[in-house]
Amino acid sequence: MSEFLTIGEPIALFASQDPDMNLADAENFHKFLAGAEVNVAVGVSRLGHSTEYITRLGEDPFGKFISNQLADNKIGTDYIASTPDYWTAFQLKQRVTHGDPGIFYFRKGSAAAHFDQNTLDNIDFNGVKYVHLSGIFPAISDQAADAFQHLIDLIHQYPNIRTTFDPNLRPQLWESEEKMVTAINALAAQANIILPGINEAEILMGSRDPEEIANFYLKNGKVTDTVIVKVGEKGAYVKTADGHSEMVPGYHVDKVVDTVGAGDGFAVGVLTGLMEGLSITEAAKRGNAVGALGVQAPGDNDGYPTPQQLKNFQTNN
Ligand code: KDG
Repeated sequence: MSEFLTIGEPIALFASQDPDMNLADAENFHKFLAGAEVNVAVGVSRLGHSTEYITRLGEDPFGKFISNQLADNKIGTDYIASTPDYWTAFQLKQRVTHGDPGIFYFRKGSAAAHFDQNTLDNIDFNGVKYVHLSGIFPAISDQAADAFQHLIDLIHQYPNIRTTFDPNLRPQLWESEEKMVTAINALAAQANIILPGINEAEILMGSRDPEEIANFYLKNGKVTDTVIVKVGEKGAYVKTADGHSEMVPGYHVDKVVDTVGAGDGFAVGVLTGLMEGLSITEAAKRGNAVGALGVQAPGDNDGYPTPQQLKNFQTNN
């Protein structure tokens, strides 16, 4: 039994150490654990909440590396199956001095893409408060998409479990932009809290106005009662179905090392804040704080804080 669950594809990440060099020429790489949903699991667990991560790993060195990382981060592995038949995914990431780094995936046909949805029927949902869902897992294969919908249907049998959904658009994983937009908006409608980034919202519903974005998802949603639009360093715009809306300012970061994982860090802050009974405003503020800490480290999730580090950051900023 655990408070928090998520499902995703974990990835062994090789982050280049050679600034502004293209991936073909880069020679020095450091290995990290990555994958949007596992990033969230790491952050939630680091802030002291019991966490289970659902996936399928290959029986290979990357699968072993990921298992070890999950154990180091005290993440439950009860719902992780392994297979000798398919590889665990990996990716290369550029080191850039400005902007977002280039990324190259080696993930097609991975073990997670062959996720066996029977795994989901063994889940103990008792005591689960939040499940975090993201648009990446349903994009990796039809099999994963079916399992993802099955998980949502299972969750909906438990009215006390709340869900967050991060669209996490990855156009390279979809057949066409049209299919991606339709599928992601249909999935978003089934979540309680939707966490779109402003750039992805523009692709998904055609506006960069946070209020219009929030209104669209509140209207579209079957169970949606809260939308939080991530507006980068400016912070996050929160709107709830009962009419509350506000801009929650972000934190200024002097030295950004790597932007990847900021959105997952934001989800960590929101989720843990809400699990600890904070207001939506305070939870969004914490989301901004975890995101700001995350971008100051080279891996996706290595900058996420412990409770003491979070407290220090929020007290001093
Ligand atoms: O959000 C971070 C992710 O983008 C990264 O860890 C890799 O899961 C990943 C993906 O599919 O992009």
